[in-house]
Amino acid sequence: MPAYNAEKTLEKTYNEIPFEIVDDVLLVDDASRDRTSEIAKRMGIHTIVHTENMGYGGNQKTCHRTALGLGADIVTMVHPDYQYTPKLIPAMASMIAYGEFDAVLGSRILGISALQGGMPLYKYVANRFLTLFENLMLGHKLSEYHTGYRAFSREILERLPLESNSNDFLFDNQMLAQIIWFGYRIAEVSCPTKYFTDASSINFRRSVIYGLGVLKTSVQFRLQKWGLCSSAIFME
Ligand SMILES: Nc1nc2c(ncn2[C@@H]2O[C@H](COP(=O)(O)OP(=O)(O)OP(=O)(O)O)[C@@H](O)[C@H]2O)c(=O)[nH]1
Ligand SMILES: [Mg+2]
Repeated sequence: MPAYNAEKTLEKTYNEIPFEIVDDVLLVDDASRDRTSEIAKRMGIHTIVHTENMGYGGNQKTCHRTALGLGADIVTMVHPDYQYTPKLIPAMASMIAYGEFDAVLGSRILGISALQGGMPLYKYVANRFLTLFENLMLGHKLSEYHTGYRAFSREILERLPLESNSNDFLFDNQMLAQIIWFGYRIAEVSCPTKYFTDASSINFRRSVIYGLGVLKTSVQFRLQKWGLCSSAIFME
């Protein structure tokens, strides 16, 4: 769990983790200004605290590095703001465990309506547009590239040059592009959408920066495919 100011929702999220399949829970606290790390430690979660805020991508770099160090075979990222229910972890992890897929996304676009779940209209429209553009540029077919609910095989985390990625929200999008670039198989499962008062949400300005980054990543991928550009994020 990459966490930042998640004190109000951490416990609710943690309580839905299916421990019959989850061996270890790791939380990286990105220098929160609230009691996130205190609560996490009290609940017995393996907690790492950044001394300064590194951003969402910087946080995930620590998450994945540490999870590998702990010997994880499958890593599921769940946001601690309770927007994605951990109850889907068995479904997602088993698709990797049985060897059919290397990464699994919890998609808010497949199935139940994201708008009904409270996704702001502008985010929905942007999600659909950016997804269409990225599918065309990457020559792939996903229902969305913007969910924060993802499971990965150990091999993916070992192989991708994640340290070259952004320390901001764009990290997520670059990572999906890398997974496709390196030829790994991605599956999707339907995941309910939940937007509510205490959930953390990226604001309009940061969303625009993220959206522009998605366009850039998609174009970088296409140019690299054509041999016209060489980006560090797609290097071995
Ligand atoms: N904003 C922010 N979130 C962080 C950071 N580090 C970790 N996080 C966590 O990352 C998660 C995702 O951030 P959100 O602001 O909810 O963004 P999002 O889920 O991509 O966007 P929404 O769909 O609008 O909720 C949250 O659960 C935060 O606790 C950070 O430096 N900044
Ligand atoms: Mg959120």
